[in-house]
Amino acid sequence: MRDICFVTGNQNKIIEVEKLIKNFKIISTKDLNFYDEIPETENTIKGNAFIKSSFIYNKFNINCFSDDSGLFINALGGEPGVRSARYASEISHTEKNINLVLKNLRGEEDRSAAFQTCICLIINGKISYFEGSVKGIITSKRLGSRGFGYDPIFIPEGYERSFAQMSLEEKNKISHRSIATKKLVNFLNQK
Ligand code: ITT
Repeated sequence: MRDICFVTGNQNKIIEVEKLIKNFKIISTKDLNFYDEIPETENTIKGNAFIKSSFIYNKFNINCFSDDSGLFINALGGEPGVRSARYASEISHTEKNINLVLKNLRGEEDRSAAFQTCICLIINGKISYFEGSVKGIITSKRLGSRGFGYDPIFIPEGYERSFAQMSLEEKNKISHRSIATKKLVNFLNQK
């Protein structure tokens, strides 16, 4: 089986994506003894996905992909969006991020939002992008304890439970990341 590096410091993303990619062995950046945080300085998720993948590709000369994702809330003008990890403070803090979203949406009728993912793949220097998104609404309080990040406050369209109330398999059927990852898998299968 061929190796491919998933450039992420987020173990939850690896768990989700490993379930979907069968014919490549996923190497993590920890397997490369790389523990630094790569500064995400672009103002789009596509730009930040490129930063992460190109950094590791150039440093280790290894085929790799990264995922940059965010929660885009309509009533907040698309926030937290590309700043989802560091919405409430410069150091990523999930509880504070969720509290700030709930506070900013207090009294707001329009709770519509979308999770978006952009994957940047670099194979032998060739760059490809794969996108996925899922619409939904933001709850007024936390529901469920599974998943990660904003999962407890996001109910996908057509469902009555939050991502944090779903099993990994259920979330993986419909999530932004799974949509983008399935496109990546189709592409890799042709390689
Ligand atoms: P890497 O950059 O190292 O991959 P990260 O957690 O910083 O890990 P992002 O830069 O993509 O990932 O930040 C996106 C943030 O958006 C992340 O920290 C979560 O808070 C949130 N997020 C992304 N995908 C999510 C999901 O599937 N469910 C809930 N929240 C998610």
